[in-house]
Amino acid sequence: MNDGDGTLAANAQGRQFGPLGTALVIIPTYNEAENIKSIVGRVRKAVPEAHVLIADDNSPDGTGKLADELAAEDEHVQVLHRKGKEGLGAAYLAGFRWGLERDYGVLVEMDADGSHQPEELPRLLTALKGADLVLGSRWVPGGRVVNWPKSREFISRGGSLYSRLALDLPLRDITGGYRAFRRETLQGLGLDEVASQGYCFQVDLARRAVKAGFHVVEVPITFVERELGDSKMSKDILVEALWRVTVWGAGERVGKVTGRGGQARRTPPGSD
Ligand SMILES: Nc1nc2c(ncn2[C@@H]2O[C@H](COP(=O)(O)OP(=O)(O)O)[C@@H](O)[C@H]2O)c(=O)[nH]1
Ligand SMILES: [Mg+2]
Repeated sequence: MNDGDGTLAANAQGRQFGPLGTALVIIPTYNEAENIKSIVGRVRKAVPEAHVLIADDNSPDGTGKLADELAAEDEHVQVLHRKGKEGLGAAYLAGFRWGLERDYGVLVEMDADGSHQPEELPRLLTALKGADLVLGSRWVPGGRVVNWPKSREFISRGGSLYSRLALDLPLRDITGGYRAFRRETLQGLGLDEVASQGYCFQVDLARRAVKAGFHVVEVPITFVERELGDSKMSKDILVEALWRVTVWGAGERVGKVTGRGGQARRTPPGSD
């Protein structure tokens, strides 16, 4: 599996990156019966060579059955049935494990509700040729949100700004969930220790990638608020994010003062 040209790409720092390999687009679902067919169809059209893995938490609305129907008619579509609702982070971790056990070179996170437009995925994958991790970003120039009330934008921008400052991360959109990882990046993040959920899960992965010295690039996206179905994000998930980010940030500051942690950057593969 390779990205076609098989050549090495170099980024602005002169680091060389290997070919990408086949992409697996992981779509976690909980009650997305109204959205699943459309999103899978759009991914298949936008990036025909990619594979899709639907990670369904036994949705009461029958999303899992619809997913099975899609998989039955298309060998690029597979379904990971999970026993019950365990949260977005757990679904992604199971999906990552599934993909890493197979021969995928790239693992993509994408919501089922159309907020992350599959038509923008080729741009993320092009950027990944010269990066370890690409974040679809609402808060870099060219990025935007459609159909969000000002209050939601304020919370989201605030969450990213707080994470950026507390964790000292050079990133603008730290809570977003439209991302493309090289397999080696995921393998270097210590996924077995990740326990966070929701927005916090995304902050956790971004922070681990930066601290490990991976090259993280933000690509502007247009995030479109869902038209069908309901958001599963809750106040509890926001509170968890605020709490954990604060604890991580405090831990890093203590680590810097005592000379332990915080500064530890390892050299990523191929960066010499
Ligand atoms: N498998 C699984 N997917 C989930 C869970 N919670 C949310 N999702 C999915 O994660 C994606 C983002 O959730 P959403 O409710 O749209 O969050 P929002 O965009 O922040 O409002 C959607 O595809 C959801 O169906 C969960 O507990 N399990
Ligand atoms: Mg959504």
